[in-house]
Amino acid sequence: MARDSPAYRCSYEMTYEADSGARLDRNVLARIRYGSAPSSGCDPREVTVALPQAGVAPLAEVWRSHLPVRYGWADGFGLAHNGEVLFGQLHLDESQIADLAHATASAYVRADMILRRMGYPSWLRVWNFVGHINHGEGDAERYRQFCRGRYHALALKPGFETQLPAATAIGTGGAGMTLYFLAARDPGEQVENPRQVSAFRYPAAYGPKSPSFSRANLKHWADGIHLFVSGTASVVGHRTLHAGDALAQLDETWRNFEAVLQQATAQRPMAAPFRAAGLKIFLRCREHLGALLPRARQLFGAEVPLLWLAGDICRRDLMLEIEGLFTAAPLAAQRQVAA
Ligand code: 3EB
Repeated sequence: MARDSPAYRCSYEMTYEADSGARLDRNVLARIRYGSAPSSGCDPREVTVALPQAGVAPLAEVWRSHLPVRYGWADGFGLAHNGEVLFGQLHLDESQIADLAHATASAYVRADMILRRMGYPSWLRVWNFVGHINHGEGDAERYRQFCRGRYHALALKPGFETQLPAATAIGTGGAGMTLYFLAARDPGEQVENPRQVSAFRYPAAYGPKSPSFSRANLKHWADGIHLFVSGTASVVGHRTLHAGDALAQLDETWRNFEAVLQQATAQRPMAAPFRAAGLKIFLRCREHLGALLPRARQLFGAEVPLLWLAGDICRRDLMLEIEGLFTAAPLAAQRQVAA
């Protein structure tokens, strides 16, 4: 894998590691633990997501910096930054969420104010974990309320629908909402998927306000390229395909991944192909793991780090969703390859 002998490196990297629960080193920007009990809440870089791991060995998602990290709390947000990238997190208890649309809009507006004040105004990537995301009928469903709130916050920003962050939105069994995100000094490039209607253009049948996210965000750092691929599912056009059939949805999701990677490459021709630093696979039914794992290995490659989580997908007919971080060589290295 690229991370074993990098010919290049960004100011930070992401790895899935055995979840030791050890205290965090100074160079860690964030550690995301899944399924474990909430941490004591002292270290602003420590995130707990209430999703059980479907895989065997518990893994943590660790974001490490090659530059000095500063961290602390502000307005309820845990924050860590290294001069190039900022990591932030927020947890809201259900008691702080009388109205989910309002709580979401408020959380996003507050986060945006902090990011601008700290000099990282460009959202790259957001993870949203919402308790009981499929509860409520029709437009009262919690996912649709969440989308309404997010829309009202992000539609205020310049670059709405042209510089949207990549995103994941998954339901947890617990209540409340946990957000974490990455932001930068300057925006990445929005990438859409030609096989799919852009989520922000979904028809009103899916909710009163469409989901405000890009299919991927392509970020050029001084020493490398990161492609943040959003939660991707078996959606073609705007419709769910293979409703209820997890294996067929996995194949369709893989085709969507291929299309997004191809689109990113067409937007920014690159000498080196993208390598997956890691993929997270969210399963609505964790019993499907045994059937899906060999096929996922076949499709995505034996070497790719995979993190399997059990969570609710925002559309009820979707059985799984996959997201990933991909890396590619920086432009200077590409020029050398081309020469
Ligand atoms: C889809 O393509 C599947 O609302 O932030 C995937 C990733 C999905 C992110 C979000 C929703 C979101 O529409 C659902």
